[in-house]
Amino acid sequence: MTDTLAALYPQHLATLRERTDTALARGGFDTLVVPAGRPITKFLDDQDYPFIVNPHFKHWLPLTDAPGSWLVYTPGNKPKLIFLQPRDYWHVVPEAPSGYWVDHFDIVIVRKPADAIAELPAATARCAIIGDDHCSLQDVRPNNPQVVIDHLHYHRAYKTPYELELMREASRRGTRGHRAAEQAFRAGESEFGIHMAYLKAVGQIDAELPYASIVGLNEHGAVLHYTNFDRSAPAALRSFLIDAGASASGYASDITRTYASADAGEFQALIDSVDAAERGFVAKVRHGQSYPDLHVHAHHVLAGVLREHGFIRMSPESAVESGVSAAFFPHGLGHGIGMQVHDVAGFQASETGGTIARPEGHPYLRLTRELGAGMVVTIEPGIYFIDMLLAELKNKPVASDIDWAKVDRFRQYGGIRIEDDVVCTTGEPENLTRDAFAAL
Ligand SMILES: [Mn+2]
Repeated sequence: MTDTLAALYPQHLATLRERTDTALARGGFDTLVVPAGRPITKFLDDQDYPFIVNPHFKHWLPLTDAPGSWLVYTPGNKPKLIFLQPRDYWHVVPEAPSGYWVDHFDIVIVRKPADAIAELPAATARCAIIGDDHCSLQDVRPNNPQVVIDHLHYHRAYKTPYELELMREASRRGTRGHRAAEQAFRAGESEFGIHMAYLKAVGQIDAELPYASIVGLNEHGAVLHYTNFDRSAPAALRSFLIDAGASASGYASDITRTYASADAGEFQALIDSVDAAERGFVAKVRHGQSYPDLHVHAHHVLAGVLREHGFIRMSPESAVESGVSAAFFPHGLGHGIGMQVHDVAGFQASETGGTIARPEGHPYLRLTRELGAGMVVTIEPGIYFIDMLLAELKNKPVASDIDWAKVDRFRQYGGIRIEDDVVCTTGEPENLTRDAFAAL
């Protein structure tokens, strides 16, 4: 894998330089300055929160644990890395940079955070400095020019072959964890036990994961962002929903699977239908496809699944129109993914900004752009039995067209979500998740 990354990295860097050249020219700036970030200390404490690197920094180089370091790029010049390697016997000191990317940078090592100032451009007004407020170092204060950020964020949706290679690795790590988690569920483990099995198989601690894992048994599958971990297993294990990802050099995978216990055949049948529907949506991840249209299409297909399984008696069209499908599928079909699990610029109209509104009646959709080759998106349809939403539905006129006895029986399973990470290409989509599961 390292050889592949080494071969792909120069083109990745060339792409970033080209994008940055244009972004800086648009904003009238000479230089891009990106602090990696500084650790944030907890209130009235001497302990820091886990360090999360500035995504604009890790876009350029695979360093996710370099607090106090800086990237400086002036068009036409080699990019410069100011690398903080403190003299410190309290902590593990970051190793000097090494690997396939170092030859592409002028690297300066500094020993104290403030020493970076001598290496940063003096004319800060000519710099686009992208970072959060507490990265400020004397006169070098992030100005985050919108015109520069808009350009970079819009194009960040289109991954380079180097980035795709890292996302394949993030998917491989994640699916290893998912396989272990399924085995732990089958063995009767608690949510906490399953989570431990997941972390061990992935080889990452919680703070290294791209997002907080959702590990829900039985009814807990109905809580969309369930992040408790019950320490004891329920008396009866009926169903298991796991939404968990992994990281590779700062790139994320985001994977959801739902399982039924061996004696929950009716729930397994519904899982199989959602799974088939999900594969159909993945097949539509094509260059030129409108993502919001795909989301609305998913509502119609899932309403068809609800009808097929006898939960509803109305047509899929009227189920979508009357809001019935939204009661069972109350979130968006998916989102862009990359260095952040929910990637930036999901609504951005063009490289110069603007917003593409969500379709009416779909307030939780996170991506309204048209898909294009190089984009990576999640496809994550679901069907849930959520008490709050079902109670609202029961008060509507359409309630008479719903088989409540069947709906009530399925509350014990919580819900279903199946989520894959998919690369849009000029031809067939690449399913990072299914490919990784298949290779296990
Ligand atoms: Mn997701």
